[in-house]
Amino acid sequence: MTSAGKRFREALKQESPLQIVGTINAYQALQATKVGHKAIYLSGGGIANASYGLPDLGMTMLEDVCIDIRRITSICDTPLIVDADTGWGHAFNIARTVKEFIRYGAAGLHIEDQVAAKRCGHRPNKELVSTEEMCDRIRAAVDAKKELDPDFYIIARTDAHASEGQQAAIDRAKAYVAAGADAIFAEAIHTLKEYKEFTDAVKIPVLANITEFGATPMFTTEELASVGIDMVLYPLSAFRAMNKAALNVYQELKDKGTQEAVIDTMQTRMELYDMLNYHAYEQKMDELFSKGKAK
Ligand code: PYR
Repeated sequence: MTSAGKRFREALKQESPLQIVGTINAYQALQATKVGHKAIYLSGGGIANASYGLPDLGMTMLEDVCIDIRRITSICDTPLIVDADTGWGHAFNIARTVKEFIRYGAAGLHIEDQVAAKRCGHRPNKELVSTEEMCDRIRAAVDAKKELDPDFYIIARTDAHASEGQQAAIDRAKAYVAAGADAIFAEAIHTLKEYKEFTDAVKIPVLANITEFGATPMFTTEELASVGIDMVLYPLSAFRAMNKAALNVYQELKDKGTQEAVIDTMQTRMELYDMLNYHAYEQKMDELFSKGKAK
């Protein structure tokens, strides 16, 4: 099979802009793939929230992320882009991050220019490292991918728009292109015009993060295409919906002593089994194990 990086680059050619949908766990990766999505995403905020019950404040590390990468890529071939936050350290740590991500089957990552004590991209008071330090991060990542998967896709994220302004963010993006990034992730942008300024300024793909309840309006793929955006990220859309649905079920059980009123909000047993290919596993079990054969 082709490398994950190559599969992601193929997806980029097939769909424009390419939708990259957040899949908080292996099962959601199967669901997104079943619907026909060509690229999936593992959110750093999502790992902190869902796997550890923590806020998105730089408290999870490389191994925490690798656990969730492994779970997804072992069951699903859809190319997976992973949030590497700040890369977790200096150049050699970033090289390890890239190599571990490739070994565990990721197709690419995004690495950002915030300090290690990072904040969610859509919160105030973000602090950034210098352009030079971020360029070192990018160079370390680009160098590290060469041996294992030269197609591994490196997206440089700049959080500068909020703290340094649009022009400084564009200047940073240009420097990140020169350092070897495959694409630019312009975080917390407010208008289509601002996206257009990015796509005019850099001659590599630009990603728009259309996360809900943040600084960026929910622009459609059509609107984003009109300003030259190549990738649209929905990091936590399904996760937010899952959370609300689950909370509703817990509340209903507590209040009413029965789940009857919320049963329509649930996936049925058969739908779950179909998604998991459950019956094929059971058939295999019957073929392989003597107890099954005897029946
Ligand atoms: C996150 O979902 O954590 C991003 O950084 C987009």
